[in-house]
Amino acid sequence: MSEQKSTRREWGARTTPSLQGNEHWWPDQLNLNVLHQKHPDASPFGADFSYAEAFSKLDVDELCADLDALMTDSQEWWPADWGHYGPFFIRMSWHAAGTYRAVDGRGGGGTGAQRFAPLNSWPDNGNLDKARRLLWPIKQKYGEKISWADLLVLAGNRALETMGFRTFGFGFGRSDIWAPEDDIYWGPETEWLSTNDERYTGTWEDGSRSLDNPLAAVQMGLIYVNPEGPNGVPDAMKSAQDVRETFSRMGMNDRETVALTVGGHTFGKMHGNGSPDAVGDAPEAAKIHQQGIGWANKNETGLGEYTVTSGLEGAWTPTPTKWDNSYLNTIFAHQWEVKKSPAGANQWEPVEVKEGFWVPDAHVEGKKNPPVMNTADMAMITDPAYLEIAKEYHQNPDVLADEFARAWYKLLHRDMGPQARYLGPHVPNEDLVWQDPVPKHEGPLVNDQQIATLKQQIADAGLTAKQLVGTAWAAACTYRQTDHRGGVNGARIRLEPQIGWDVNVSSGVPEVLDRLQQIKDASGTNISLADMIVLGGNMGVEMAAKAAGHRITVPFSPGRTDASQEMTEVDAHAFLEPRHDAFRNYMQKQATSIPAEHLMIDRAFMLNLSVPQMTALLGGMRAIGVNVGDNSNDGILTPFYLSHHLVDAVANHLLRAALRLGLCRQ
Ligand code: HEB
Repeated sequence: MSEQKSTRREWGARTTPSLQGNEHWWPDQLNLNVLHQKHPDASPFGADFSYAEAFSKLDVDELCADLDALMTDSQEWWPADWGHYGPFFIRMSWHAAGTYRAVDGRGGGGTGAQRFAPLNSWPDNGNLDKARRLLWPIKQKYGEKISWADLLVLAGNRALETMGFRTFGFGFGRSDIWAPEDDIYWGPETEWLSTNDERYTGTWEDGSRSLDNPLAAVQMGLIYVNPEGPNGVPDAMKSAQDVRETFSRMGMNDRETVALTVGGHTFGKMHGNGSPDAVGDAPEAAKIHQQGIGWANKNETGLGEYTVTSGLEGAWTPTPTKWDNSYLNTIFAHQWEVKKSPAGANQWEPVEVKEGFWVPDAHVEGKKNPPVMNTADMAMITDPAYLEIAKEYHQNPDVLADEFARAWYKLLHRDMGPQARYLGPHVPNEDLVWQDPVPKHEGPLVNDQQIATLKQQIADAGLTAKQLVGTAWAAACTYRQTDHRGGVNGARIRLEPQIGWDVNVSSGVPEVLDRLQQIKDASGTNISLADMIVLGGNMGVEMAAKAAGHRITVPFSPGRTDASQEMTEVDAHAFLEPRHDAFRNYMQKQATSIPAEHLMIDRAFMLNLSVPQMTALLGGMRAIGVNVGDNSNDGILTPFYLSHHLVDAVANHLLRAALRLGLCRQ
């Protein structure tokens, strides 16, 4: 290590972040790099690569057949438990998707981020480096036609199918990132699995224990909860609280939570047959000759029966590679007590194993083991609300199968945004409300003649540039590239909860929407309100430019539609509320302790803006006077409102961005 450091010093290059980096000297500096993370040069396929196009050449059936065959093609270097990799791949897919958090849309399986730090080396992702490596021959065969991101979640879906479970379907379309994401805040700790509760305020005792936003896991390096119980203490009631809080952070309710846990742990086993101290560094810290594979295990062969991952040891059911009701049969058939696994972890085992519930060993012929549960499993029959649901699923396996299929589908697709982004032949027809559905566009699109007339009518209505641009911005700026939610399409700005948001009310959005709606209704065209909002925004920019002596036409393309209130999950949309928006000089007092200028970068990131785009939009919006509130001039530092350059920049960026974001198409 010291040798390496001195080499770097001799060469004068800084190839790893060090104590001497800018971030050390100026920890509060604005990190604009987050806006340029996806540099086209980082992709091996180049800037013009379209995943959708490459994918269209994929033989999906052949890929699925290859994956199905891989499930039972056990490799000597990582032998499959019971000769089936299915459960292992389910865990990989669930951990890829399960980092999603509804509050900021970050995480999730949509980018293949599990290949990179920190996720590739999180303790909770232990040994999933092998699961990904098992997929390598398939990735090699299909190359750019299948992304890692799609492959990492598809593998779990195929795994379920090969073990007798009928999934709800599958949408492809996740394009890969090629470098770790720098914009995600995963928590305040500086140590893996720290049990000091740094991310919590309040106490268990008075019920005030609360997990900091935007976090969705209880400890650094976990996907959700500690399987042994909160901070390792096997208390199932407290575990239930943690499970409920963390699952709700990804938008899952009690039924979905029980369905996922019961359904997931119908398969596979936990691994902890050996000392955790004999397990080496995670992939990111491992030596270069290990080629990206970490957690070298010195317990005996370090493989198969000696695998150490979570440290808990054993399977939940006697039939771990088959879809059935055996998880609930097993958990309800026994009385459970806390024991120690061979690795020293707390886990639950039957006081007495009932006839028919012994589990055949995953590797050793003829050996039988007791079934086991972790503390979060025990939460499923300890928390009264979870227990009710678990009982219902136990009595009605068909209900479990349907709800697990739907919850699993939601888990894998939650961060993909509108269904229009899904690719491939296995997308189900049903619209699901968490997808923020919009109606299909019916009939002909408005033509140029009609657009010209509509523009004239908007002009005659006396709406100002500030009103028009402000409203278009208000509708567009809810977009977040993290999970592709929000934006103009659907015109949800006229529905609950958006219509009542402080930022919209105090900038007069409802009145402008009313006027646009009247013009639309009177026009006799079939333009949507969503299109009217964008058309109005275009006109606002054109009007402001004209007032400053420039004639421009902002391009417009129609095709958006208007969603209904029934198509809108009010709770889920609450997460999109702009509680701060530097572009309109707006911040709610209690918004957050993060400084305003950092929040500005975050909003620009969410809108997928480059640094120049952010700068142009900020200047343009200020110049048009779109600050929220009583005609405040804050931030307007020059009497020359729209310079020539600014006009071009605004015209180019503002509405282009709004158009693209609003349409939510790739
Ligand atoms: Fe799970 C496994 C925990 C949820 C699916 N898990 C597992 C384990 C643990 C856990 C500890 C072991 C690992 C090793 O290897 O060692 N989970 C858990 C928890 C939770 C969960 C705590 C929360 C409640 N899962 C879940 C879900 C799912 C799952 C949701 C899906 C859906 N897992 C799973 C599987 C497995 C596991 C499949 C197996 C794997 C193998 O076999 O490899």
